[in-house]
Amino acid sequence: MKLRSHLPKLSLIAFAALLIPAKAQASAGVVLEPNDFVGISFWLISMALVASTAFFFLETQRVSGKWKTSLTVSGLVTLVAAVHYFYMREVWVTTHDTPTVYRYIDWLITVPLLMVEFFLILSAITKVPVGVFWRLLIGTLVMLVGGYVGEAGYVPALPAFIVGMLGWAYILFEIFFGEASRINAHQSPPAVKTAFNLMRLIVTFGWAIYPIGYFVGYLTGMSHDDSMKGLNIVYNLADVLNKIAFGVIIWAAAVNETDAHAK
Ligand SMILES: *C/C=C(C)/C=C/C=C(C)/C=C/C1=C(C)CCCC1(C)C
Repeated sequence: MKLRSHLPKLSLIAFAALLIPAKAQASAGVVLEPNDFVGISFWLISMALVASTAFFFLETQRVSGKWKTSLTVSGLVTLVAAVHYFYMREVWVTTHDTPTVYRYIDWLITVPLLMVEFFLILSAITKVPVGVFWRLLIGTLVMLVGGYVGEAGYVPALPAFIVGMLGWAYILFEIFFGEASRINAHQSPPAVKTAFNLMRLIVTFGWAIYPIGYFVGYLTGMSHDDSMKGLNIVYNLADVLNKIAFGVIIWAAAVNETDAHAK
């Protein structure tokens, strides 16, 4: 397709746009302190996200047609996250407060995209009923809306947490025991099976970090300042696993499958 051949150019334009908030910050005189490790982790990960975005977009050129969408979506996840990291790091460096709203806006876009990847990698090899897509999406929204109304204080923290946990449990059920998992077990070639299995481990263990963070931050009575430092570093590291490594796993399956059919 035409659009695909323009992707590298489009990604360059996107990066140019990314640099604007970074420049605004420098001119406002806000400087990253060498002992601000939370701030440093925001910087490191925003750069890793930018580099991953370039990588995923450029690698769409290398894989066969039906895998291009999966890689494009991986690149969109890291692109959207990179932009949010620029803003979150500015909030942190200037106020040392936790950028909850930006995190949730980021999650609201990136988590459904990550979920859709399960649907996309199966769709690259077989026909998948669209119900799989909708169930994964609905589980995601219940989880995130539950978490947000709790963190923002619209609903008491505990009931909101329980609703969020139910959304996550529903997602886990679909990918371990539901239709998606059955399609994977019966129809996927080895490279896709490996990717699917690793991806659902990430959704189990990598994703568990966020509700644990919520629990420690809101349900243990720990002081706000203490819990927020730890919480932000933990969330930042979690994003490396859940966004970048997740994309790399899909990339590996795409390259393997492309090479297998080229022979
Ligand atoms: C890239 C960002 C990702 C993968 C974010 C994932 C976020 C979650 C899995 C959040 C889960 C939560 C619950 C399971 C219960 C309610 C509180 C949340 C929203 C933190």
